[in-house]
Amino acid sequence: MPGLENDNFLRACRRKEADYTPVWFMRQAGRYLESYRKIRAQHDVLSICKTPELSAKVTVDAANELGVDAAIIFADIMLPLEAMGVRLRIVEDTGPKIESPVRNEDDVAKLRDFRPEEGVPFVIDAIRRVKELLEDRIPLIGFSGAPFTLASYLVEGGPSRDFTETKKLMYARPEVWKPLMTRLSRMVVDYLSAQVKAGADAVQLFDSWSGSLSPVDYEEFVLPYSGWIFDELQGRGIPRLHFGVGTAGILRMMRKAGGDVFGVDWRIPIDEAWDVLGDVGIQGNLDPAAVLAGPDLFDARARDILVRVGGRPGHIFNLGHGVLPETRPEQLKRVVDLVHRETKR
Ligand code: 1CP
Repeated sequence: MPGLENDNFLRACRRKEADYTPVWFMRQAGRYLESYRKIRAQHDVLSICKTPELSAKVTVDAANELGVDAAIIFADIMLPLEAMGVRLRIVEDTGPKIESPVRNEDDVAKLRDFRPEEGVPFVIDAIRRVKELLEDRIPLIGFSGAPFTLASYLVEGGPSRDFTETKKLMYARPEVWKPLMTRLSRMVVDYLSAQVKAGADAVQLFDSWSGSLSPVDYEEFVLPYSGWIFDELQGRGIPRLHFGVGTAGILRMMRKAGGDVFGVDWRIPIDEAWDVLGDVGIQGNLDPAAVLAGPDLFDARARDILVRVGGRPGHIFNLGHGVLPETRPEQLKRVVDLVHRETKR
């Protein structure tokens, strides 16, 4: 990337040699940080997201405090759904709550077309501000929820453990599932394109809950949509990151859907995941709970990942899922330092 002081993250995304293994953390801005809690005491999450000065500040403060190699825009995967006319709230300690879940053709037809500049102007504005504040020190990651993960919130009405309603609809109501996934896919492409236009240096598709699917179901009901999104975003000069939780069994299918870098959780050794994925970049794998343990334990787990990777280009250090609220920031800084120190080339 021309002009970036530290482009190790982007180089790793392209499987080029980096000065050291780059690090960032999913949900690196959050309540575990004192600076975030101060702002959060005055504003709810969605208000922070909708106030570009605040979301830009939260984004940059977190990256600076941790000394990571990439920032990720502070937003939530629900924002574009609200812009499509879905009424929702974020419930403290639980997550999104949809006022009227999407269950039939009418519900899908009622969704409004999504235009990023009108629907989520604050995200676009926040990205521009973050780019200014970062002064080309590190790259900025934009993101969107993936169609399946977004559909799961819309259909269930909130977080779920087994996604029964979503799967029932997916299996039995193609006349609802197909248009829903199609509408969401178009939104994701427009949303991520607008983020790139505003200055995002890479984009991550969060398909957090796709690991709840069998490989055949993923292939039949999800792959066509996520695949279309990655095709549309190809050739734009920005790395495309593809993430999900519990995806050990569907990695091959996710790879088929597309992406330049794959995020894996801790349920599969990183070298095994990389063998399955082939010639792509990889990130993640450290159990966020390991960071809560004593430094001896998490140093050992972090080193285990580095040993398994063995210095291959294309590795980005990250957790297997988001930072847990009870995490102490010093522990994460210790991980950043350890990885930087031990992988310096
Ligand atoms: O009060 C709070 O601060 C609530 C916690 C919180 C935060 C910090 C929510 C509610 N959203 C956010 C911001 C957010 N959401 C970010 C920016 C933080 C950063 O990375 O620095 C990001 C990347 C998201 C993305 C997101 N939201 C995902 C995908 C990532 C993942 O963790 O898998 C998902 C699934 C959501 C939905 C959501 N919003 C909030 C919560 C608690 C949840 C998860 C609910 C669930 O478990 O189903």
